[in-house]
Amino acid sequence: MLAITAVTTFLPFSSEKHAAGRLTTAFHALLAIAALLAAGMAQAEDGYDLWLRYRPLPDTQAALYRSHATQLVLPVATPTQQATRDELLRGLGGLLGQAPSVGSAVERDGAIVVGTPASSPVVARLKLDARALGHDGYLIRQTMVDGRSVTAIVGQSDVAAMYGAFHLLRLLQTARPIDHLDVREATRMSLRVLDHWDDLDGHVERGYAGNSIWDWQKLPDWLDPRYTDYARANASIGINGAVLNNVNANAAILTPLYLDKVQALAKVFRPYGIRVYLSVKFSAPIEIGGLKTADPLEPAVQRWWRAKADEIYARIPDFGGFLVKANSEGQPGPQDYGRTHADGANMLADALAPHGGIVMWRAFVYSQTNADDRAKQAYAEFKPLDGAFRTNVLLQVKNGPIDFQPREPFNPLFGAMPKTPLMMEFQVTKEYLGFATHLVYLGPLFEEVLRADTYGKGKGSTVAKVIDGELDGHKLTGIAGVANIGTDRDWTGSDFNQANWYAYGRLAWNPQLSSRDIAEEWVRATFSNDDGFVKRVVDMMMLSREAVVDYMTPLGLHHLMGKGHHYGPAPWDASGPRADWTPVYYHRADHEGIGFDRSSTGSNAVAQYAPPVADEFNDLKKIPDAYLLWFHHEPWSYRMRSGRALWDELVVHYTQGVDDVKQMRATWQALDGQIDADRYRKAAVFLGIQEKEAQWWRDASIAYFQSLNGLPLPAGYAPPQHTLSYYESLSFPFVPGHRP
Ligand code: BDP
Repeated sequence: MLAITAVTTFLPFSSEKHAAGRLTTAFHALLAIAALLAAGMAQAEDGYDLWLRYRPLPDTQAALYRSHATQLVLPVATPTQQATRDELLRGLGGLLGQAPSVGSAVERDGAIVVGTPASSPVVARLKLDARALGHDGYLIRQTMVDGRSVTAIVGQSDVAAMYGAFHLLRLLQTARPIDHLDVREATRMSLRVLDHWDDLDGHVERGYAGNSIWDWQKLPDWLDPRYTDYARANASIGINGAVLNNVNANAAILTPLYLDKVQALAKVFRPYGIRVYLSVKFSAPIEIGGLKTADPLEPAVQRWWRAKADEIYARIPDFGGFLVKANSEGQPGPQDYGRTHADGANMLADALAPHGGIVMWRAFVYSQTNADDRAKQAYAEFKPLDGAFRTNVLLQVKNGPIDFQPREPFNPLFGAMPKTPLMMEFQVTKEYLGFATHLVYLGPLFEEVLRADTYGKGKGSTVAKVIDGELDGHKLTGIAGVANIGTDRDWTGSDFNQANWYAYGRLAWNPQLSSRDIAEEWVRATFSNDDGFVKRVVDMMMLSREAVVDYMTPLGLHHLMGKGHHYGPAPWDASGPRADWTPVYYHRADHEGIGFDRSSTGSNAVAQYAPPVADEFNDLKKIPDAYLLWFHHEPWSYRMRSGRALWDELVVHYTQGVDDVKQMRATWQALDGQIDADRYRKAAVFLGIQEKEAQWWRDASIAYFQSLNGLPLPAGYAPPQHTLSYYESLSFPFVPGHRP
């Protein structure tokens, strides 16, 4: 209908004779059909456009906005300014059905004025002070220029102005009022980074959306348009860095052959404010430098890294720096030479410092030769090094003390190293949460961690305040998300996984945001502004995180996934090569009870937290149910707050998880017809897979634990669909994201 209206409006009015009139009518009809087809094709949704779809808004809404988007007044001298103009034209053109004209002077009411005081004389005259908002911050305000009303988007840098432009587009996409805007946005987080675990052969470690989007073979010549769209998507949510390669790094990335390719990508990303970083292998001086050692205190090694840094910066002047996984899971590191993590990090930091680069040194370490609780090892290793790092080093700490589980308590390093900038590491790819097909919105997980109170400096010392520098006065601050992006047409393996990329970016910009608000924004931009639709989908997303916790690892259980690939349940697995990779290490269940005793009577991991937190986790009367089996080993008959025995409570949670997925599925089914058929159908089918796998998780877990405790299921709860030996017999040698 819309398409026909559009076509007839564009057709010239015909007052020819009858025959000609008939011809014209036929011509009209043909054109209308063509337009319908074209519109149909344009409307086909395959997820590629992410949350930047810019589909036409309903006429009434568009009409309201058009009067505030009559003209674009902005400088177009730099690539960032040009990209800002292009995005606004694309966005406004798509949403409003007409793109504004572009000029350098305000000619009519309703102009959008964008720029910095230095780049735009119009902005300079406005005297709107954005300096307090920092390099990336911006303001958006309705004001007057020469007697004309304008919307001004002002920042101190081109990139800030671009962020402001994306903000305005977001308001339009989410159907927000824009007639009395007074927005002031700033971020305390200086590094908002995506970590790609991409290998040079195109494989993505823990990637469930196809191969690496970096086509190393065709780089540096062929610049896939996807690179630009990737940069646009990131800029739209404020992500300003990309680590291109896997933390399990290949030293070849530092050779001239690959640096040429990295340079080409950096050039594509630069206009969008995105810096590139590389994961480096600590033994690179040996592997590609011909040295006999990588000892960080060895002058030849130091010289090699300095020269390497110089070489990189000669190609990429705004190169961000290095990410390092050292002495972790078999990776080389300074400890190979009897040196500390600080020795290693500082050596690299010194090489980068002259160029303004930084080191993100990972705290994800644990050792198979260390008999102590794996959850304690990173703290034990790094806490004593607080204050020993150069000022351009950040310690990148995973959100929890084990490894990206559906739920973990916050990592005890947060709040415990005040002299060191700690960088959050979240996992956006769902390695332990059902891979691509499970609908799990991670916003609530991120929010739960960011809001956790470390008590590092007394009450209110939230993880968010630790990482954004507020608590300890750090200027260098950062957050990293392990990307879920691949070559799949929808980028992330499912449309709903895009929400996790989005939520990560929005929280990286402002860790205080609410995950529900973010979900709402995303649903509006991605699917529909229909309030009923939005509410139901947001409710479903908000339920999804607790659902996965329940059907996989309720009440503080963790790491019970199939070994190596982490697909599906395998709580029975006790096989090699190392104990702390086996589920039995983590649940410690036997005939009598279940749970990992990390209380003061057990491994005493609780002591790594500040006293009020330690006390809460240690005390059975205070510990939230959600963390019970993370910190305590209790008998199956242990009486829960609900009045149920622990065993019964576990079964209730497992079952609840499956029921939640059923409910999510029913919610989605009721929305059939409200969005395009393709995206609807894919999510519907994936929810079916999720339901099957949730059932599998529940049943396999119950069958196994029941084989230990011999207890009956609570009344009314269905027994597992198969025998334990059936579940144990399942094998998955070719799971994606994993190299067997
Ligand atoms: C684990 C992954 C593994 C990563 C490792 C890491 O299973 O693939 O290499 O973390 O973060 O979650 O280094």
